[in-house]
Order: sequence, then C-alpha cells, then structure tokens
Amino acid sequence: MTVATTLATDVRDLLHDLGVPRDRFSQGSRVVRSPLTGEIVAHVQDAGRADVEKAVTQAKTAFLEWRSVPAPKRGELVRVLGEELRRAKTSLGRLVTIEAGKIPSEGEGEVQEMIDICDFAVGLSRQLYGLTIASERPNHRMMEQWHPLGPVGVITSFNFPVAVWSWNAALAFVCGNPVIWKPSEKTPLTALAVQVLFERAAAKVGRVPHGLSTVLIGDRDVGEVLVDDPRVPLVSATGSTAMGRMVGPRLAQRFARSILELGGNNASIVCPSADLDLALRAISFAAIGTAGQRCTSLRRLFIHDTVYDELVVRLQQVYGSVRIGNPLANDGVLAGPLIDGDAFERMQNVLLEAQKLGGEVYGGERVDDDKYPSAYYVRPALVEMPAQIGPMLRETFAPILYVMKYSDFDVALALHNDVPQGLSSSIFSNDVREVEKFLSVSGSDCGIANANIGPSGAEIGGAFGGEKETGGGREAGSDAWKAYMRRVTSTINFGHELPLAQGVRFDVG
Ligand code: UN1
Repeated sequence: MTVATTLATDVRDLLHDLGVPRDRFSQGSRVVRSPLTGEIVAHVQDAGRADVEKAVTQAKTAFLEWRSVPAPKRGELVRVLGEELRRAKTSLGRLVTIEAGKIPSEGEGEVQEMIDICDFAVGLSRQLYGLTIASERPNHRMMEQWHPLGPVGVITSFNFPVAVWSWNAALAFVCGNPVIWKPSEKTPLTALAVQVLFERAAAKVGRVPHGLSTVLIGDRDVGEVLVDDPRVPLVSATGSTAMGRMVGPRLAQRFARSILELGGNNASIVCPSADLDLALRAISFAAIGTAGQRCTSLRRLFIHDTVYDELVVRLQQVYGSVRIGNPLANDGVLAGPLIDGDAFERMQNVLLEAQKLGGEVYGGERVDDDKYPSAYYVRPALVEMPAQIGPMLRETFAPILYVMKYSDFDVALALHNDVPQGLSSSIFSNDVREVEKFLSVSGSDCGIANANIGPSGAEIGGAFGGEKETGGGREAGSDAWKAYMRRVTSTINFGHELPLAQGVRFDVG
C-alpha cells in the first residue's frame, strides 16, 4: 500500500488527477484536516452570503431551461456523470478515505453507491409515470402528471460525504431540478471533486444550463440561507435530530418541502435459531464498520438468553482483535478513526455515563495516540447493559454497541421499538414466525427492517429513510423521486355536456 510523503501531497495529487483547479483547494480561510492523522491537507474558501444568493438566482434561471428538456435527455447527463464516476472511482474513493477516514473498500463503496444511483436515475428518466384515473363523469378523462419542482437544496453530513448528494442529485436532475449543495464543512474536498466531475459530464453532454449544480462550502449559516429562501421549494437535509428540529419547522413555516434524514438508533434481535456465524459477521460490520459513524450503524443488540453467552464471548473476541488504525498505512484495517476530537470526547463521556448506570464496558479506549496525537482511533466498545436506559436511548456517532439479554420475543420487540428514533433494524432468526412478525405491522417500527443481515449497508434500489425522530424522509430508490416533483391532476372533458362531479346541479340558463 502506498503512503505519500504527507497526506497533503497525496490530496494535491488526487485533486489534480480529478481535475480540480489548484486555487480551489490551496487558498481560503477554511482549514481541511484529515482524520487519519489530524494533519492539515488543504485550505478552501467559504461561500459568502452573496455567493449563496448568486447560486440560488442561477439555479432558478437554470430551472426554467432544464425543466423543458425532455426527461430522457436529462437522463443522458446523469448517464455521463455515472461514466465520469466510474473513471474516478479509485481517486475519489481514496479522497473519501483521506477526508472522512473510511477504509479504502468503504471509500470506493461510497463511489459505487453514486454510480448505482446514477444508473437507477437514468432508467427512471424514462419512467416518471403518472396514472390515468377513471372519471365518474361521461366523456371525461383524468390524469396525473409529474412536473419538475424547482431548485433543490441538499445538506449533507461528513459520514457519507458524496453518496448522499448523489441520491438526491441524480434524482433531482432527471426530475428537472437544479441542485444547490452544502456539504459538511468537515468534507469540502470530495464535494469540490464531485462538482468538477459534474462539470465535465455537463460539458460532454452540452447545452446543460449554467448553475444546474453548485457547491457552497460553509458553516450552518449557508444551510440556513437555503432553508429560508422562498425560491428553494425542497431541502433535503442529513444530520442530527437537533439539526432537523431547526430545519424542519423553518421549512414548514414557508410551506416548503423537506426530506429529513436524521439520527438513527438501530437495533438487532438475535433469536435462538439464528445462524450465529452469519450473525457475528453481520453484527461486526454493522457496529464496527465506518467506526460506528453511519446513521445505519448497529447500536443496540438484544440476544436471546440461550445464545447470549456464546455470542457475547465471540463478539468480545472480534472486538479485541479487529484491526484499528490508519487504513492507508496498514493492511487489513477494518476500523478507521473517529472524525475528530469532539467525537472522541462524546464517546468517552457516553461510556462513563453507561458505566455509572451499571453498564459493563468492554473496549472503547484510544489507540495509536502515540503515533497520531491529533487523530482519534478507538477500540470499538461493547457495553452489556442491565436495562435500556440513559445513552442507549440516544444516538452517539461512535462504535458503541449496547448489548442486552432477553427471554421473551415480544419483550425484545417492545424494547426494540421503545426509542425515539426509527431508521433501521434487523432480526437474526431461522424461525419464519419470528421473522414475519418482525417485518409485519406489529413488528419493527423503522423505515428499514431486515432479516439475517445487519441494519446498515442498504442498496440504493429501495427507499432510504426512517420514522419518528429520524424525520420521515425517503431518498434514493423506489418512488422516492416523487418528492422531487410537483404532481398535477388534470381532468379533460371531451364531450359537449358539462356534467358536474358528485351529481351537483348548477343550471344557470
Ligand atoms: C448514512 O449513514 O447517512 O445503508 C447513510 C447504509 C448506506 C448509507 C448510510 N448505504 O449504511
């Protein structure tokens, strides 16, 4: 595995390969650090209020042009963007690793997720179907049309710095909308790179209006301008529940739409008939992968008492031996760093809190701090809890897995649902009754419910999102595209009479 002299050099070379002009990452007051080492890798310029204003104005103009381009032609842009992403997969994946700290396989996996949603959206560009509806009146036809909506604001988080943009953007573009993107201030470089790939695709396709895609680097004030601008009819925001509490009501206030992807607190139930080898692998990936920094990460585990001791011992073996560290400097690493020192502090405080409440903590300590004093690598933590209390009810963006024993399936199911969040969930069982119950109306109350796989690592083909404090939004596959369009119901009278609906009589002559 090659390690450049410094990550800054590596970043410079990658951005150069990707075609990002040097001045976009070598000047500006915002310092970009890599969580792999804590070192400064670039400087970028924040967008000012005037830049945001300009982006929205241009997006509005671009919308007027783009909405009239036939949808399959709009799909052509997304098809070429998918090709650019395929070409850039290795470089962009490595940049994700450097900027967000993911292991290379997950960094490239994120780019693959972008490619997948582009393919999905290209097909969709010929399938933006509306219904034909039987009219109750003679010689009338009713139909439903889906029209472009307008500029879409997209606010994304550091943990999926580029894939979440693509879930929104690929759909928005084929649906006829421009996109204004505020990436996490912790991961601006990958966003700048994606914007360059978009610009290249647009140039190849030709006649793509200026301002169809813009990136605005900055703090929350940039996002707030998008949230409050009446020219932006939809904002899709990924982040904490606290962020959603701020964004949701402000959008509702001006009757704009929102797609909210907020905190998750995902659980799995391991039943007596579970395949424990399979469950062990699935649990390990879901709880330790991405250093527990996915919104779909597994955070709570309910294990039946007949298999509890065996599974916990096996999990402890995994937790004790899993390779943690800088994934660019060591082979075989499965857990990279936390994003920053604040995340580390929060994790340690939560572990202390759990301990005070009777939790037995295994792991959780900092590692490699001698090698990287400014980076935050931790051993993932397994916490045996006496009850579902305290931090178990909250989302902590760190590799902490709370474990509890159960003996009655219905009690486990009730505990499973008894948290404020409702993103993803899973069951490990070979008993068809348990599996079907878990997936049924009286089972998991989450937006995603899986059987014999973990709660994370969803494919783009399904609608992604969750209930309760997770915010209710849906992105990516299935019919999530409808949120990016305006539905028109039209009734056409092709007769000579004017029968009124509901048999109402209104004879004026
Ligand atoms: C997120 O963590 O915000 O299902 C998104 C998954 C990924 C997406 C996670 N496909 O884990």
